[in-house]
Amino acid sequence: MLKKITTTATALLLATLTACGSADSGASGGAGGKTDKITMGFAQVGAESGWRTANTTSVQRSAATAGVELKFSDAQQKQENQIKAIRSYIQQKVDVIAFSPVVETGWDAVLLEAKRAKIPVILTDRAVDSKDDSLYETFLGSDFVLEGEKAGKWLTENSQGPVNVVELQGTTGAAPAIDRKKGFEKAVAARQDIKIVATQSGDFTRAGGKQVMEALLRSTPDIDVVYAHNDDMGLGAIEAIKAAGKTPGKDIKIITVDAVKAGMEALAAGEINYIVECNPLLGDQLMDLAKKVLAGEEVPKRVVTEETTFTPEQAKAALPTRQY
Ligand code: GYE
Repeated sequence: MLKKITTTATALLLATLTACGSADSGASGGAGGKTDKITMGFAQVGAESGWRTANTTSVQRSAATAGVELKFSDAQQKQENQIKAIRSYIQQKVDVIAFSPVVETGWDAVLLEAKRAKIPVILTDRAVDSKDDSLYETFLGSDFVLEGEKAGKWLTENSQGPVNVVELQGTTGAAPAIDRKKGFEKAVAARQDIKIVATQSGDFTRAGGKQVMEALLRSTPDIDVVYAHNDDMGLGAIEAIKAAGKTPGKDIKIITVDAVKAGMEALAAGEINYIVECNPLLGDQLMDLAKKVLAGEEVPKRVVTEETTFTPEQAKAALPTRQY
């Protein structure tokens, strides 16, 4: 009796293995459909900030996990380089193009070329300003206006007038620079005693933030608050403020956006006062959207990332498990 059961079990196991084997060879033999092996051309903005580095790592890791072949290019914050990269992806006949537009305008021509070549485009992180939304499938990224509003709201709740603010803007013409400015201005509009006394681009880099802040410290008296569109520029401003003999976080309060590790450490140390989070870990969602688009599934035209804000205490609590 026992022997009989064992024999039956062995037979069943064999049958299962054989079935698996044939299923496997069927898949690897491949019908050659687009979802078998996806090739994605990804035109990244550059490597200007901690956020960007984390974003690049996320996209590369998620592509590997999802079995997507990634062709990656770094445009060094230049639109012409991104356009070239997109054109080369079209020539290489990739299955899907994803990119984070360095600035909002000037994309229609190249996106039309992709459309004519029937290569779907996914916008990630930053938006384009175009009347024709058939030029891309979906846009995955943060609500930058909301981020600016959160920064401004904190200031209205944590200051007494008069308050002189200097704004370190991101890259001129970039969606996060335009929208973070807009959101902040909206949030502080009701407070007549909060004034943006100077606003200048530091190009989202630490060196840019430092340089702009050095000049502003010389030209602009009585700066109470720095609102920097990202952590890196805020960190550059900290260096300039210290060099001018002032204490960042006390003599001059600092609000930034992103919440990358270096920013969170400065926040925990009291040199930054408040950070609005912007999540760079978009890789998994991007691969998921690409697979759906190529499988002919409906995807939402806009996918917004969930984000939070951090005070120094919250930064201390979050830092030990912060991934980037
Ligand atoms: O905040 C900044 C980066 O587009 C959201 O670009 C991104 C921004 C991010 O350089 O650090």
